[in-house]
Parts: sequence; structure tokens; C-alpha cells
Amino acid sequence: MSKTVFITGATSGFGRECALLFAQNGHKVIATGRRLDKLESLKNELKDCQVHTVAFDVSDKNAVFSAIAELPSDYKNIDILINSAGLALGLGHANDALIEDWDIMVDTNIKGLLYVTKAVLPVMVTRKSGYIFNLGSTAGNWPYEGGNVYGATKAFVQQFSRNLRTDLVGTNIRVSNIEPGAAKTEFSDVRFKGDTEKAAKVYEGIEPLVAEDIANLIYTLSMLPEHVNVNTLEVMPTCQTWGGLKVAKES
Ligand code: NDP
Ligand code: 8X3
Repeated sequence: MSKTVFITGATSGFGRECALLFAQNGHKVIATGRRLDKLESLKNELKDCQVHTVAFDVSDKNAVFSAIAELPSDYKNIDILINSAGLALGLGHANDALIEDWDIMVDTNIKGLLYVTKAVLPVMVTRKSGYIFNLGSTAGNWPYEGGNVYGATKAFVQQFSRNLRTDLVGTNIRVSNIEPGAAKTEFSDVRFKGDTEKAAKVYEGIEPLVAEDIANLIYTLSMLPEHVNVNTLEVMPTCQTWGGLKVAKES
């Protein structure tokens, strides 16, 4: 049966691949992001599919609620929400990191995800049906140097996903927190603020996850029977594992 799928961060990476996969499989897609040109080219790529695009910034509360309130009537009954919009900025230690970067990560990864979820929830609760995918990260589980606020925002996403599920008991709405490890998207270009050489080095000599891997997982979960809820799915490239605990030695 055809679903209506609302996707944030559909201009790039996981969100874009989810938009392609759901639309090409006959589902209605509402693709969102800030970059209008990217939304336009996605729409062109999917010209034979049912795609509605809306540009807004997830950290702008009024813009989020207006965009969702003003959806065309045939796109209003959202079945699946994919909260993919998010970013890391910088990799400096907490004492060197820019407070402005911290503000943007908190505003986007935490507050943006909350606004979109809050705006979409009523239609799901009324219809007693829905599936929310949140993009957490391995960074929400495992600290690493320079991950400070980014990792903390993703730990928030994990705990919010669990609490959301708890509140939604009896509504039939599913929530999954998807926690990818290293994946080659625009993520590192954004983290290193356009320094594409530095970004490319992150993936040099490894076979990272790609956006299709995550989109395929989300699509597969969305097709599971309604009585099955995967709470958390942590997924790493095979070449990535845990690094153990560090000890500072006296020299
Ligand atoms: P990309 O940088 O490729 O995509 C990020 C998307 O988020 C873009 O579409 C961007 O669109 C959108 N976005 C960013 N800020 C805003 C904003 N303020 N308002 C609206 N949209 C915004 O990264 P990924 O696809 O890799 O990342 C998707 C999610 O997955 C993020 O939450 C990220 O933290 C998480 N993640 C990524 C991993 C990785 O290694 N790649 C691993 C684990 C989790 P636009 O610029 O057009 O607004
Ligand atoms: C992105 C994965 O390891 O770069 O969430 O933080 S990592």
C-alpha cells in the first residue's frame, strides 16, 4: 500500500536516498531541506513520481509548523516521518570549539527534530498509525575526541526516541532510532566547513557506509509488520569497530 513519507534533510545524504527509494517504489514523498536548487533537481529526477517539496529550516519553529500545516490535502496524512536533517560542525576539543557551532548543532539536531516531530505527531495520533525514524549516530553511544556537542545531541535523539515510544504506547505509532557509524555523504564537508580535502581524508583507505545502505535499512524496517518495532539500530561499516579506553600517561 502506498504511504506518505515526510523527509527532512532530503537535499543530501541519507534523506535524499530515502526520498529516491520511497518515491521510486510508488510512495508519496514530501522532500524538505533548506536548499531550493537541490529540492528542484530531486523533483526533476523523480518527475514521474509523486513528490512534493518544501524548503524550510528545521530550527525555525514557525517555518516548520507553517510548512506542515500548509501541506496540500493529498500529502497531509503522513504515515512515515524520517528526521534526517542534522549536522556536525567542527572537531575541536571542547575548550577550542566555537560556541556558535554548538548553538547550530543544538538548534538543528535537537530543537529542529523536536519541532518537526511535534508538528507531525497529531496526524499520526489521530489516525492511530505512523512510523518515525530518527537519525541518531554511533556518536550518541560512543564518545570520541572532538565529538563533544555533536555526540551529545545524538544521545539526546536516542533518549528522546525511547521516551517518545513510551508516550506513544497504545497509539500504534512506531519509533526507531537509526545509529549509523562512518558514512560518506556531505556530512564531513559540512563538519569541516567546505574543506573537501580534509573531508575526503576521513574516508581514505576505508569502505564507509553510503547513503543507500541507510536508506535500504529504513525502507526495510518500514515494511515490517505493524506489530514489530525496532527500537534502536546501530550500524557501522565492517571496517569500523570500538577503539577502547584512552589513558593519559605521565611523560
Ligand atoms: P548530509 O550533510 O549529506 O545531509 C544533511 C541534510 O540535513 C541535508 O539535506 C541538509 O539540507 C539538512 N539540514 C542541515 N541543517 C538543516 C536545517 N537547519 N534545516 C533543514 N535541513 C537541514 O549528511 P547525512 O545524510 O550524512 O546526515 C543525515 C543525518 O544522519 C544527520 O542527522 C547526521 O547527523 C546523521 N548521521 C550521519 C552520519 C554520517 O557519517 N554521514 C553517521 C550517523 C548519523 P540543507 O543543507 O539543504 O538544509
Ligand atoms: C556521524 C558519525 O563518527 O563521524 O554521526 O560522528 S561520526
